[in-house]
Amino acid sequence: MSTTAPFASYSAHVAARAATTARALQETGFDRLLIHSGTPFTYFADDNDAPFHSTPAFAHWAPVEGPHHILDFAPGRRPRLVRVQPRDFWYAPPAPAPDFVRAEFDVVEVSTPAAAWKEIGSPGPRTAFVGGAAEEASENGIAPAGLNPKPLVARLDWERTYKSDWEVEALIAATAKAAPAHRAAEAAFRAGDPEIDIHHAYLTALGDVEDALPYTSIVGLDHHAATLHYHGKSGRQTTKARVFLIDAGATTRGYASDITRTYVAPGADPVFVRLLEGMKTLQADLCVTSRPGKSYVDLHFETHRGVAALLAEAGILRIPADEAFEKGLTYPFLPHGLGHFLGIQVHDVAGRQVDREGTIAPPPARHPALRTTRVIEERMVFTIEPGLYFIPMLLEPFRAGPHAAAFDWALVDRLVPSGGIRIEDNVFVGTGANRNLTREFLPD
Ligand SMILES: [Mn+2]
Repeated sequence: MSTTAPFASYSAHVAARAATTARALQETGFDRLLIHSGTPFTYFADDNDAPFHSTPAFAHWAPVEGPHHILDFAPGRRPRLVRVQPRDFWYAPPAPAPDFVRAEFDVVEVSTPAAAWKEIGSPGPRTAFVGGAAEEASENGIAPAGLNPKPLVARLDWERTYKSDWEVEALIAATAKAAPAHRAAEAAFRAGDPEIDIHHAYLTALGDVEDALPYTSIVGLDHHAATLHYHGKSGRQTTKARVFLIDAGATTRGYASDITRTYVAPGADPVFVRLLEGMKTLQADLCVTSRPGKSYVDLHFETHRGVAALLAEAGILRIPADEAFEKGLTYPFLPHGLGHFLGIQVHDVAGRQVDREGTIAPPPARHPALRTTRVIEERMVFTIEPGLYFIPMLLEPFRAGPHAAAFDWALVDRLVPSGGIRIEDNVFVGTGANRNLTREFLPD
């Protein structure tokens, strides 16, 4: 059995989970934790299941595929993993637990969820359960106060903010995997392919099925780039597109990459091309300056100041950048947040949680979409993804508003068919400097 290479850091990761979980249990009055890997979601009045995603708290301990498993932890003893391996000829069973997981857990294999609970035995009064199958847990003896207890879940979420070496390696691998797929997508755009073909070029280069993506890819040509989560993949592109925005990632050992690029083809509007160049510089600066001690909210405001400067420079706004920022004239051009934590979940937990007890810091009133309100610390991984869009629905109120004269509306209208810009990298806050994981594999 291979216990070290290639995942030497996994052992340290599990030891860290044991230590932080023991502390969390002790602080919240529990002495044992069961984490359920999840139950398949079946569509109403149907016999089809949605693609299965493991409970994130479970995935944090072990990259073990499939539903119904129960991870059993108590301080001071080796963790157990009760794994459900159904005898099934309709569906291929999930892959067995890898050797590096078996090296850290006592793995018990059973064939039904009921047998898994039998293997767990009678939970004591101070056993906590984390997972979606709360009813099942209740039927198997977990006390109501032990079902997803908020103070405990807050602490488990909090610890996920600080990525172990094992997690950073997985995030790097997820980036390395996505990079050639991004290049294939760019080549398909340059060749004049419609969105659906670009999407397939991405998947082919990735070598994964669509269900294995960490999120639905955004593949938008021209004005489609202005829909923040555009999920259509049109096959009917008749004229050659000038602008291409792709927001797509990959998953490795349960961890996600989340990467966005915007490309222009010959014939793109020269003002839009200048905006894109300016945005690249702004984004690169933010990836470097997002260092410990800095508030992510302040970075978000700096981004709006940067966008104001780009808009003023391009003549889209006819007043000085500072004044445009103070008046909130950048809001319609950048309606989303600067970024979010990244990990097991693409929008990872605890971005607005400011202490381990679970206190939430809401985003600024006029920036409700900002997912991260924390002060930056070492070992965080987050995205830096400024954007600049021409979204008629958001611009419309400004056309008739008190600051209407500050906009060059003819230029705005000219740029609407170009859609928008977003550039997104994944940043690890290391000691001494940030590590831009994305640029190591996708330099431009
Ligand atoms: Mn993102």
